[in-house]
Amino acid sequence: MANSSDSYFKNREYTNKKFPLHIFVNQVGYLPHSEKRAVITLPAEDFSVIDEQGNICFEGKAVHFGIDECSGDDVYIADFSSLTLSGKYRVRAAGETSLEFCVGENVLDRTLNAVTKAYYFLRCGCPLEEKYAGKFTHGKCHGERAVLWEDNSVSLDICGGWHDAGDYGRYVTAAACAVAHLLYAYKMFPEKLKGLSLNIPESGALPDILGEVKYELEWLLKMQREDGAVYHKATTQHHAAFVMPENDVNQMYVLPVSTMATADFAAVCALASTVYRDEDREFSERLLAAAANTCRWLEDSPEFIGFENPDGCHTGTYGEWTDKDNRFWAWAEMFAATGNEHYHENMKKALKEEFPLTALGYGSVGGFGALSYLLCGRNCCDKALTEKFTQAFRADAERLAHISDKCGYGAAMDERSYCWGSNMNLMKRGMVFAIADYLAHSDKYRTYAQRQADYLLGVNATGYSYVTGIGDFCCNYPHLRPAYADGIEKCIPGMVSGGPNGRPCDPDAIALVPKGTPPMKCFADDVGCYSLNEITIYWNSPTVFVLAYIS
Ligand code: 9MR
Ligand code: ZN
Repeated sequence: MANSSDSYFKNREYTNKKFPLHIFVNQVGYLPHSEKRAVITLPAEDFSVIDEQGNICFEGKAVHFGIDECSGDDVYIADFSSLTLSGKYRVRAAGETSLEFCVGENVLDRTLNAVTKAYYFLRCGCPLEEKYAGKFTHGKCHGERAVLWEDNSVSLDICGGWHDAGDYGRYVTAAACAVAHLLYAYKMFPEKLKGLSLNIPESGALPDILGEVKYELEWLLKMQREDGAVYHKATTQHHAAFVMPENDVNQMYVLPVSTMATADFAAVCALASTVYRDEDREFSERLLAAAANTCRWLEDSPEFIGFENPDGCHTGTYGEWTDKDNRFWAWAEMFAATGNEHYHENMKKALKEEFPLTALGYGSVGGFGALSYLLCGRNCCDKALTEKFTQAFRADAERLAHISDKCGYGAAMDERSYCWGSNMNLMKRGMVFAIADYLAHSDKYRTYAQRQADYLLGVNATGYSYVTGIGDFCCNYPHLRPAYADGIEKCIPGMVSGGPNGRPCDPDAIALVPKGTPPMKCFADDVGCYSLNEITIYWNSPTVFVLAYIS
């Protein structure tokens, strides 16, 4: 089908492919002792699992689940969890043979590595060199000084950081959220993440993942105004054309301060100061000093300063209606980092307001504050508060487990969860399962966390692995400027697609997804479809967290 005339990309054929099979597996694979399920959408009774030579290694009966609401599919589930021997396999049922997958101890390592390395490919302000980037090189981009939107006579060096997404903007609240996911993953699952070998310029001095995150933190530090307030974003006036980043040479602007960006900045710098303390003392101290400076500004500025695009600016907004949760997060992290009672008191005062205590997204950050309190291990923590936060994660995990049980594909997603960037909801829910288990020292929700990863990697109604370069039937045409402009057929690997969106709202998605399509199927692997198939730094980051947990 040729594309819609309103699209960014005129006169081309759409690239979206339809999954040809009716058996859905995690295309990467399963750990030996974890649950292993395939979903079948043809009437199936007996099924078998065969190895590379075609030998039957497992035989079982599929269980009829019935109609799955979010996809409309009549689902049969083939459980072969007791197959624990490492190897390469396929599922055979209803006259079809599935894609190949592995069983083994380290099956997820390559995927975890790729979704973490993805940040290197999103770096701004430096060239991507062949020895680190392979064929995905590009020149130094966005290196010129930016000017303040409100006063073009003031110029700033804000070079660095990661491009946010398919666009070349850099946004503070989005960055803080992605960094928080990555740093909490590192704090909670250090064995796994310390061992990642990313092949980046900093490799050697710090664990690679901390080297990569430092690249973003150095940029965040540049977004702080001298008085401690923090600018909301740095972008050009419009999103760039679909060109390589070094060819986007329009004037870069720094947009006004918001209290969300300011509080998130303080929070994430305080958090980072605790993570880098042993590894990079000087950097840790710089981060904490910056956070403290910003906190003084926050105390003097109790009024909410939101963000809307000023006239003439058309890039992402990341607006929010309140900064109460952001401030709570800042005080919680400052208390965790310093043990200072003053911050503890501020944190408790912030809790007088109502906001979700398990939210882990860029628009709602209360869960990060709760998590910092629970992990800080300080004796002066309030027992009742600790209990309240723990209970909040437990209750949320329980609620989400019920939702997962109702889904034929095991996703902890109801109809409304399939919005723009639904895979972030999916992975954030995986995080809640992981956190609930971590706090209780239990394995109660491990299977649920894993099912979210299974969905991401192929056990879903479109059959796609939503990670570029991972799995035999994976996304390859995300809405990501360099991936399109580089002219290389195979996409940069490790990019997590936003995933199905029940309310597709870009011209190509509207053309490609027929009205009435069930939400889990509202997807197309096409570069035009930004409301379905963009990538962002904060869709990769909860994926890093979940994969680190389950592996
Ligand atoms: O994820 C955001 C979505 O919920 C909004 O409807 C959309 C339009 O404002 O913006 C999305 O966020 C984008 C951001 O504004 C700019 N960088 C890419 C983000 C993901 O598409
Ligand atoms: Zn750039």
